[in-house]
Amino acid sequence: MRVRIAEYRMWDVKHSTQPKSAESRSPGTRMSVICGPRSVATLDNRMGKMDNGQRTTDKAQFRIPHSAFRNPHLSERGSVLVLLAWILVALSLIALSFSSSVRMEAKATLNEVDLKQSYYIARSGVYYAMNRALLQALKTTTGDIASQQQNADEDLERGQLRFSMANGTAEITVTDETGKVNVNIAAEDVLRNLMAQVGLTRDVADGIVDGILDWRDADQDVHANGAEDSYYMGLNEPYHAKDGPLDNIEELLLVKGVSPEIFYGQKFKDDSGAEVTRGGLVNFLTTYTAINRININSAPVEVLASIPGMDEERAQAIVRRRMEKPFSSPTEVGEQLGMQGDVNAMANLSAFRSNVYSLRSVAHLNNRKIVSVIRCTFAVDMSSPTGYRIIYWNENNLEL
Ligand SMILES: [Ca+2]
Repeated sequence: MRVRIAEYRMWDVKHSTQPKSAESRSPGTRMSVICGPRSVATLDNRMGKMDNGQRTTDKAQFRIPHSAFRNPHLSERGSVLVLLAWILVALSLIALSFSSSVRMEAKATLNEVDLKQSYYIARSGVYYAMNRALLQALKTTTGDIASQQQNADEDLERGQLRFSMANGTAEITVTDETGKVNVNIAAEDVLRNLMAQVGLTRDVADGIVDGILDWRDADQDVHANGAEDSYYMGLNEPYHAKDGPLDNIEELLLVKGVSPEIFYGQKFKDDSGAEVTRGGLVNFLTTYTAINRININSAPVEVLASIPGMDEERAQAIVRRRMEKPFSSPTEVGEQLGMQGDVNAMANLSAFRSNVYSLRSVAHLNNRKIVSVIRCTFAVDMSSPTGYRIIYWNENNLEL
C-alpha cells in the first residue's frame, strides 16, 4: 500500500529540473517526474539505459498511469483521504476499547460498593438479633418458665426478625440451639430419623449416621457403613478420625458421606415443579446444647418428627399450636396431642429455652441482586462486657 501511494503521489508533472528526477518524455511535452528515493529505485528498476549511458524509457516495462496525468492533484487528495479514514478507524477502535474498559471497571467498582453495603447490612442484622436476645434475657430475671413466657420476644421465639435500613433489608432467621439435635449425644435412632426427614435416601442416611457414630466414638471399630482411620488416612489429603465429640457443627463436613450439598442443603424442583430442599444438616444439628432434649417451642418440624414416638403430623400440630401460644411444659404437649402415655417421647422434650442461638442474616439491597449472608452462633453471657459472646462466625456467601 505504501509503495503504491509513494509511486502515485510522487508523480508531479511540471516543467522543472530537480536533483532527483527521472526524465520521461511524453509526446509533445518535456516533463520531469519528481520522486523520492523509493520512487527513484522503483523507476530505476523499470528503466533501461542506452549503450551511451543515456537513460531512456523502456515503454514495455514502464508505464505511467494515465489517471495520474489526467488529474494528479485529485489522486493525491484521495490518497490523503484514505489515509485519514484509516487513522479515524484506528482512533475509533482505540476509543471503543478504552470506553469498554472504563465501563467494566465502573461496573466492578459499583458491584464492590454494593457488596460492601449489603455486607454491613447483614452484619447490622446480626447485632440487632443479638441485642433482641440480650434484652429478652435481661427481662427474664427469675429463670422460671412463667417469667420466660411473660417476657418472651415473640418475633425472636418464632425465629424471624427483620432489620431495615434506607438502602436495604436484613432478614434474620434465629434458632434456639435447644431446638436442634445434639450430634455428640443424640441416640442413633434419632439421627437416622432426622436423615430421613431431610430427604436423604436410606443408603446415604446409613452411611452418614454410621460415619458420625465412628467419628465421635473413641475406638477404631468400624460400623457397617461407617469409617475410621483406615478410610480417612487413605484420602488424597489424609486425616485421622476425631474419636471424640465434635467441636462445631461444620466439623461434620469431614465425616464420610457428608457433602457440602447435604450439609448446607440443596434446593431443586421436583417433577411437579415445586421447589424442594434436600439436606441442610446445619439447620438441624448442634454441638452447643448441654442436655439431650428438644425445645418444643423452637424446634423445626424435621427435628420434632425425628423424636421416637413422634411423626410429621404430630410435629406439624405442635408447630401450629405454639404459634398461638408457646407451650409451658412437655406435659402440655402430651395433653394436647394425647401422648401422655408416651414416656419415651416426653423424655426427649423440654420447654426451656437456652442461652445459645444460631442465626443467619441475609441482606438484600433495594433494586439490586447482590446478597450478603452471615451465619453466627452466640451465647447470651452476662459476664461478658457486651452481654453476649460470639461462638461461631461465618461470612461465606455460599448458597447451594
Ligand atoms: Ca472412632
